[in-house]
Amino acid sequence: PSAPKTQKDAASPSRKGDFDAVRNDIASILDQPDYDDGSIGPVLVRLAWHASGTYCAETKTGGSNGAGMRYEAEGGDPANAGLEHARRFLEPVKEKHPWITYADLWTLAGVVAIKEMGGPDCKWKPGRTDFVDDSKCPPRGRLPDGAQAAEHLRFIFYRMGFNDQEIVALAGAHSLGRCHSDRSGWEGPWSVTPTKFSTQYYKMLTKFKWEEKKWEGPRQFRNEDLGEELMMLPTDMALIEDEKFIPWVKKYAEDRDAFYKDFADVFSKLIELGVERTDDYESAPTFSKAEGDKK
Ligand code: ZEM
Repeated sequence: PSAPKTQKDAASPSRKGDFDAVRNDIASILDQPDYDDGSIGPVLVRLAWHASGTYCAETKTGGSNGAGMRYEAEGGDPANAGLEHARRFLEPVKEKHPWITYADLWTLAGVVAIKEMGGPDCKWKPGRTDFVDDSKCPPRGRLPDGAQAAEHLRFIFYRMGFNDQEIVALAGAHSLGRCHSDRSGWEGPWSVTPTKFSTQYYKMLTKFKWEEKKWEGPRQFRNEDLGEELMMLPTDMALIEDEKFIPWVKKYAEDRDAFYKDFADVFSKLIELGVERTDDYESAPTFSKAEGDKK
């Protein structure tokens, strides 16, 4: 079979099914006593972010449409190491609700996880399609490299269409989850409550002094009072080393409401990147109406 010529040739978008049922089923699998800190919430947030963060505004390629991580071309990108766990946990939800596309499911899972972990309501709209093969997968290397600094963050996030404030707001997701030595090479969580959405990442950055950890692994930072567990990546440190980033770090450390609002806005913007809904879908969001249109 030949490769699809346009996005429209790919598998059709999720027709309006019972999205609330999907939300509930995602919420019901978040607690996993044997996984990490007892929740798959953080890794689901990372899945939604990596599905979207390949976007390039100039060429309008990449982004959350397509669910390209199902293919080795994108899923096998070393930057996506570990996300196969997130995808595997979502498989029973997909089996139960086969009408939802993977691209919609992965972004919705991020939104549900944020909410269930105590974060804000992030707007989410269906309508993403799944690629039918790997021909439209974005090239590898579009996601940020934690070993780098402010200039790299701007290069990566400006490409997606974000500004400095939005970069700092998005990075607040690092209150969640942890680094795994067998995935990225780095090790440890950023916060003492990695399954709770909070402003703790910004507080850790502003209230503690971070120094290079002396170890065999990749360059990361530690604080002697906080112990060997908690960590910061070089890119996290860039947010307090850069004069345009640091005012936002300080603001979000002190103003929970501002962070929750700004995070909700920017996360919704993130998961919309690269989504082109067809007129057909916009005008006919329900299954029955769509079927009716064809007659
Ligand atoms: Zn992360 N992130 N991230 N991030 N991230 C990791 C884990 C998580 C960067 C990065 O290198 C890493 C955003 C931005 C950036 C989450 C959400 C978001 C890990 C650890 C690394 C290395 C992976 C591992 O070993 O498992 C860099 C350089 C970023 C640039 C600013 C944005 C934006 C995010 C969402 C809005 C989350 C939730 C995790 C924790 C995942 C987990 O499995 O616990």
